[in-house]
Amino acid sequence: MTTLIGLLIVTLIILIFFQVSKASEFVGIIKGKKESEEKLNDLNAILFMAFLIIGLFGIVWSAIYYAPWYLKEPASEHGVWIRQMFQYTLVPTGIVFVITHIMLFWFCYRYRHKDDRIAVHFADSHKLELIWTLVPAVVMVVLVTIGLVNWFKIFGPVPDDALLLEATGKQFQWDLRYAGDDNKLGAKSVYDIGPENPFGMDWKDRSSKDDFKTDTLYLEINRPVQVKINSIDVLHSFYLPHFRVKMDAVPGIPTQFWFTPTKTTKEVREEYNDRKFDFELACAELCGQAHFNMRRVVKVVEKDEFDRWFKRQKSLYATLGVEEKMKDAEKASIDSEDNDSEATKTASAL
Ligand SMILES: [Cu+2]
Repeated sequence: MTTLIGLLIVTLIILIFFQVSKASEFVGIIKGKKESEEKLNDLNAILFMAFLIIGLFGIVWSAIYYAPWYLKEPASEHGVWIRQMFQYTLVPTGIVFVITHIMLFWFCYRYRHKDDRIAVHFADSHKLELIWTLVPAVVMVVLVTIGLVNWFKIFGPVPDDALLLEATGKQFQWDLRYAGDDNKLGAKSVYDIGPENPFGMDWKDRSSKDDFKTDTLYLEINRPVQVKINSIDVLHSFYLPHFRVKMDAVPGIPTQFWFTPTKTTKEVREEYNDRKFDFELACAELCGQAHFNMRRVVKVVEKDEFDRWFKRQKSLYATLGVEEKMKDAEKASIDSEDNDSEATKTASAL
């Protein structure tokens, strides 16, 4: 409702300005062309200043108004570096943005056409050219260097003790598979996916046998996590906003991200004074009608709690009853072989 009223007010203001300019045009026609042009120039100049003041006020107001929804302090090691990069970029670009826009609109207002004013002409100024080339160049080099240093740190080699897990995006959920005790993900193929084998696991691969699936993403504080990301249908994006983790899930092109959580869920609940707070895993790529449904809860816990939780998990191999099914299938094939040989014997006896 507030938005609607706001829109109505803006529309009305535009209409008023339009009518005023039209009216002054008609007055001009009656009074003579010269005078009307001057009045229009004045009106346009005032409108430029109004736009500048309302625009700047709007920027400051929206920054303050939306502040409660901003992402809070990062809960991962590299998140702090990313936040710093945002700040380093925002300060110089913000200052330049404000100064150039004030100048842009002020010049339109101050130097509007007047019959008795003659424009000053100068061909060029080497000093000015040097300043506005060198200053942005130096700022850009500094920003790019900071960016590259952080890029190599964030996408550098994964530590050996990293917890390995896999996130598979599909319409509309994240399938989370942990590598189990051996910390190795078993082989799988999208062609083997079926109701009895939701991950398309290759059960002949020994590493598959301890892999397990969870609905909640459990992580251990201060332990690096390596997430292998993929998708089985459309584009998704693995997004952990509080940890500043975001990586696209592309069908047919495996991607990955590793990071280290530095705050437990409990600590952040106390920090925000919000007992119901939970980190979340979202999909940051609009992937279809139930895109919102891809949300998963993320829990970061202390080592002891994580170990206890990890031990409690049942492997997919056990949950899906793969061994029993294999035995049954084997038995069924032996039985059918026996039946076949019985049938052959009976046929040859006849
Ligand atoms: Cu999505």
